[in-house]
Amino acid sequence: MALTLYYGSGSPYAWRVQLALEHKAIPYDRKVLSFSAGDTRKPEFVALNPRHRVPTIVDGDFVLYESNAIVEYLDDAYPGRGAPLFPGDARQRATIRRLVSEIDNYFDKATDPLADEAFHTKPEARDKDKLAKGIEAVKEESALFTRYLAGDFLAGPLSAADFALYPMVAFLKRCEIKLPGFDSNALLTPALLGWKARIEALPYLDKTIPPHWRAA
Ligand SMILES: N[C@@H](CCC(=O)N[C@@H](CS)C(=O)NCC(=O)O)C(=O)O
Repeated sequence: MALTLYYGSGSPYAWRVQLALEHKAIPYDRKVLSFSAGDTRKPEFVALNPRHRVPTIVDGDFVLYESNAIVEYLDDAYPGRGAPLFPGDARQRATIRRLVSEIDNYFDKATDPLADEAFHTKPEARDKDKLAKGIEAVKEESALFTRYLAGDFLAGPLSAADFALYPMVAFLKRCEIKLPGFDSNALLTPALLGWKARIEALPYLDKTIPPHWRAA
């Protein structure tokens, strides 16, 4: 039986897991939960994940949530499938884990003010200073991640680190639909824009685009 991915459109954490599944060519069924309909709070889903969050996977009789745990599980449980998500020796794999941790703890936080201003604040209530600080914070992160680039990807070969960062970078572009005059590319360095283009050229990337982004 194929693995089931409980997914929410636009969730960067669910998106990284879908990218990992595609990269490893693991067959899966995607169950899309609606945040606005409260699907994550419904008893049948809370029974799987008491923290009521996507991503959550069901693989046979095994249920797992927390995106990074899932991505590591996929590499461990399906070692023969596709390319590894944590390639290389112990040091390289540790570097990938460090990058993922930095993405979750610093890059993600840097995008918070932009997300607040774009999606959780009415246009007339927007705070220019908050937005400017958010933009500066993302630029600083972009510069740091540019220094981390090791050739084409963050850790050399394509890895879990790239799949953790890409949805957050893609989200910046998404902010453009809400923030007039906002140019997301201006927050990224040319090298990081090149990295983004390489991720977007992956043959499976298109099918992972959040469904509601396509509709807009
Ligand atoms: N640390 C979690 C974060 C997951 C998360 O926050 N998911 C959000 C969507 S981005 C969610 O499912 N929220 C629904 C809810 O809280 O009910 C992970 O890495 O999987």
